[in-house]
Amino acid sequence: MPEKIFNVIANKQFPAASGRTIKSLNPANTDDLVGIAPASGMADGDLAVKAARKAFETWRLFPAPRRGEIIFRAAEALLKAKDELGRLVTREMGKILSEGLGDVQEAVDMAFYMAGEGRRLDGQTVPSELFDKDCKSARVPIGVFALITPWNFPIAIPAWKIFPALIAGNTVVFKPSSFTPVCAAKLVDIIIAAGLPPGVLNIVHGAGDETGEYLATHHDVDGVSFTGSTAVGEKLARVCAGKDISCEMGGKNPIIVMDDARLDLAIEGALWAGFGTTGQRCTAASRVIVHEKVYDRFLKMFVAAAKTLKLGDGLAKGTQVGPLINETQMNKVLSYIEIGKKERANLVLGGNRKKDGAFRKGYFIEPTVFADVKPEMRIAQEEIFGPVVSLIKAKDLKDAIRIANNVAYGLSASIYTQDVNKSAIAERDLDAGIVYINAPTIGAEIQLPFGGTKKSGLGRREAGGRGGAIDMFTKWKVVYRDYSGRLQKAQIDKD
Ligand code: UN1
Repeated sequence: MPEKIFNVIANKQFPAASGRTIKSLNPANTDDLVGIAPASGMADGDLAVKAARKAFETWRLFPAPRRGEIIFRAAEALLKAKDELGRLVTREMGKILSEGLGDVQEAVDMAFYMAGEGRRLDGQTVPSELFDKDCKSARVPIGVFALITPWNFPIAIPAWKIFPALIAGNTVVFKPSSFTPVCAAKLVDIIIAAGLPPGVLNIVHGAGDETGEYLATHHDVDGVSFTGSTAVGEKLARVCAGKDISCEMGGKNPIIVMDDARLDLAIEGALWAGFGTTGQRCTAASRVIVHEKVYDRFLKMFVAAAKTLKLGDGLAKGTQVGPLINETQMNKVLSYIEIGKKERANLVLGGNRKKDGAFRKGYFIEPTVFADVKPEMRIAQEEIFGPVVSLIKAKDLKDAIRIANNVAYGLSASIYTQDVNKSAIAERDLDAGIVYINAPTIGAEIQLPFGGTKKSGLGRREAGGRGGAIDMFTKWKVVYRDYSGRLQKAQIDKD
């Protein structure tokens, strides 16, 4: 049975004012209608922003440790619902069940972490240069936030934004991807049920270019946190000028494999980061840059291993690679495979849509490997967001790092080497927000800032505490208190 879901504004359910709806389909089998969600318009957005504005006046004064207690209860409830939610993630988004469960776990981790932040929202106290005067800086909430999230981590990424936004005292209008509305609705229900007052967390469903953009540019929204494509993020940053905006965007993440690397480990890592989540992660490794001395061996072993990956419905036992999220994404990936062939990269595995038998009603593409890819080819430069890995040959470490850095993105990067000196050079010189040594490009943990350089990130970092999400969702207020009873002039009263 499809789930009928609603907008939730001030803890009450509403259909879209227009009555319009969006269907959410299972990407492994489009006969399976997962849910029907509102296709919201301006009136729905206005109502939600109004509720969030009203709630901000009291939520910002609510003691942060007590906000933390509510978030702690949400964490426990999420953990309890992990199995059911994990299955829903797989059914609605397509990733395999173990990853669906991981998606929920990442939200649980974030909730527990942020619950604790309620007792740590610290600033500084420093001495004044004058007598009988004190100075401090304090974190204060920014106000009403529009949170706009993608479909590839339908529970985790919303949690990365919602929990830190709330702990810091902001109120939220959340616009999830229109491809995973049911996951988002369940997440919000659980968080609200943990004890949030009305209007603190509101959810408005709808399409990104319509509902999302309307909310982000709304005159009464103070901050925007967006995760999605670079094209949309850059556009939002332009149209939201003057607001507090942060965007997590695309990636073209490399794994470097040196001649001294443990090839078995590097292959396992490249398979996981290249084909895990069907390549639909902004941290996916879509380039593997291999030292020329081990290139032929790596290629042979990698292709042999990739050939064994089991494609299928993520809920079926043994599946290792699920479907693409929808037809548009599938066609985009297929068109990149054509581009790769035209560029004369060497297609050594896959390259096709699978639509026979059990694959008939889903969006499946075989794990695909291109060899002999030149660094300047489009398949080595542009984000594909699918199960397509390009192998590139490098002469030495310097050449590999140059190739790794020579793209428009800089989210995550990895190197496999047993040489501590080489790992130190890579750590220093890879231009990426996240660097992995002897581990693949995916698998960031929530207690550290997440985000990238260049076209991968804009504004502040997601996740983590100070230096990450707490910075994203607070601003500084500096307070000087003079208890001398006279006018004192900073910089001037010296004697
Ligand atoms: C994303 O790819 O959109 O590091 C987020 C990772 C996950 C988060 C990925 N923890 O791969």
